[in-house]
Amino acid sequence: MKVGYNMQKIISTWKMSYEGVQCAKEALNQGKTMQEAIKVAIQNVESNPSFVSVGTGGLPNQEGYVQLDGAYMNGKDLSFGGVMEAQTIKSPIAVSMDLAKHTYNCLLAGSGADQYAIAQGFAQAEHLTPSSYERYLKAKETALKAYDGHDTVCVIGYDDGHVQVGVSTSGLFMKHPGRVGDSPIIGSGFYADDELGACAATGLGEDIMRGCLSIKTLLKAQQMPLQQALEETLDEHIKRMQKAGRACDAISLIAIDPQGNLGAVTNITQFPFVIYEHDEVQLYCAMYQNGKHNIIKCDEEWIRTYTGD
Ligand code: SD4
Repeated sequence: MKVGYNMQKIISTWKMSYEGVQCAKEALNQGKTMQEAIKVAIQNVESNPSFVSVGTGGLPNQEGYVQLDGAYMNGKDLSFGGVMEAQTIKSPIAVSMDLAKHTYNCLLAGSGADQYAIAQGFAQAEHLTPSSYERYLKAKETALKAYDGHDTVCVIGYDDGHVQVGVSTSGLFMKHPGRVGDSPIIGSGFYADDELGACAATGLGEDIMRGCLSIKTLLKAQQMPLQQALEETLDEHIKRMQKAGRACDAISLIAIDPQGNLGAVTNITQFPFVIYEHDEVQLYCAMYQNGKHNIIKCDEEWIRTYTGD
């Protein structure tokens, strides 16, 4: 059964979400809701240990264990839920969606998040795999740049004027225990409101939070086309950071407006993202070179040679 052909769209961060979005497409075609489709897409990444920055096999902190952040927001009723620095929750997105059902206690941190998930019967998991522990030991030995290699899976769904967003990440590699990034912080790592659209961020969380970039993008998009709003928000943030004497680290954003227009922007050389629309899943790449933004459709040659997340 085909549901909502042409009216349903998804945009998600990084090449690692490509397979998950294909699973989401199948879920939609089987009549599942957009919220379920977002969960399917994110869980595909959370449960695959070869994606080293999300869920099981995620990046360990300074003390050698994995702490996960996740969040969900629904643009229809402005419900949101999130977990920060959870250690034993198998699927942060599943628990975040459950927390979004509440009026209070929507955002839970650390052991409180883990305890909630256990009490509600959510699956538990050990996220530190032999290879993520090996990566940790190597980083300690070689004093590898501690914050390299982090990425968040962000998935925004559009369903006939209704927007919602989910995010999940292990955050920064070798972060301080308890460090929380932008991902579960409403308005910074994610935001969804049917009247504004939805936006999500990936990159160095502290620099994303300094600009509250998800909500800022959506407010700007009220005055101009979405893609222009994404580019202006990021460019202005980079300039503001420079003025404040700060180098702006990696930041990438994806968004959908209330009309279903899609957009993405980055300040790194290549930021792959995935779009599902017109019943097709396609990989694109946002680029930033010499202060100019560009988006290309990725061909097979590009996919074969790209080595990042
Ligand atoms: C964080 N924003 O914890 C996340 C990590 C990330 O691309 O998305 N990196 O700061």
